[in-house]
Amino acid sequence: MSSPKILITGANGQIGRVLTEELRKMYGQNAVLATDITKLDATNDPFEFLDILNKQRLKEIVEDHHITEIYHLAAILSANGEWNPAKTWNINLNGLLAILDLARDKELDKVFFPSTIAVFGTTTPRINTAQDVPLLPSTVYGMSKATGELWCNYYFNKYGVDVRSLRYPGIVGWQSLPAGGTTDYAVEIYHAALTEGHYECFLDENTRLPMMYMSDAIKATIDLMHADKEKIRIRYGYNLAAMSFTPAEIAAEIRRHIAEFKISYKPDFRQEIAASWTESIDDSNARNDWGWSPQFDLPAMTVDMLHHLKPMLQK
Ligand code: AKB
Repeated sequence: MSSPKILITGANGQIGRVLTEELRKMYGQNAVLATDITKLDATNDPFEFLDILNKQRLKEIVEDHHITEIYHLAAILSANGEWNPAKTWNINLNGLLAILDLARDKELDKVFFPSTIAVFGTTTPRINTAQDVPLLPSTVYGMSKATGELWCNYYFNKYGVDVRSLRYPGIVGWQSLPAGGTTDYAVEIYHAALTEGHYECFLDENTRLPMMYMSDAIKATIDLMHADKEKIRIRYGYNLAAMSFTPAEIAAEIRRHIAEFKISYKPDFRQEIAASWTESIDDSNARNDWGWSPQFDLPAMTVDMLHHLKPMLQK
């Protein structure tokens, strides 16, 4: 099979930046086209400006660059989404439909759609949450992702689009900053520990959420996209897990390296969002179907985060 020509939407986002770099390492710089609504810098080349709602431009880019696979990461996250529900629905859902239509019409080889633990809601069992559970999401972001999962399943069954999807937990990494999510605190806390020695957390100290280190999230994404088609039994978002922790637990782990680090708590509207999600995830389908297994737990992640961030933040 010839090498893929990949398009990434939302390439400047928290996951997009790291995934673009990893895929370029695998396939070569020019095999991966980064797209977003703003440009980072020249290191992001090849790059095209793309508003995901501009279907004509999307089609031109796919044709001009002979794209064979799309990683569709462009989206508005859970916290920011609540400030503008209509815009969030439009970008998250109509953006996905534009990608799925194009994948069908141009017979693209594969599409990746990131789903999320935000598809779960207060009626979902909270501990070791199984794959097929009641979904009654509380945010417009969660609604758009839960509906997006159904569209992915539909396009696979109806048109044979090879769409693959993961329900990402909160992602923690040193390479990029998240924007507008509810799990963002778990990245901010490391930056604050190294620069301020103190972090004011917008979630309550005992709010336990599923989380994952960036390198595991990238590995899961690439492993899923590389898995044999017959192994992918679930087309609407595989449950995916690595670790679960509370703000108090991550703070205690950081304190093992920075003894004077202090945390205080001032929960805001994001607390209600976090409380509507589940605490831990049963990802046995991903493990059994395509061999998923995470490498980082909270202690290992903390060592690696501090190792990378320290020289970046304490110059
Ligand atoms: C968010 O907090 O909105 C995201 C997510 C869990 O999908 N990180």
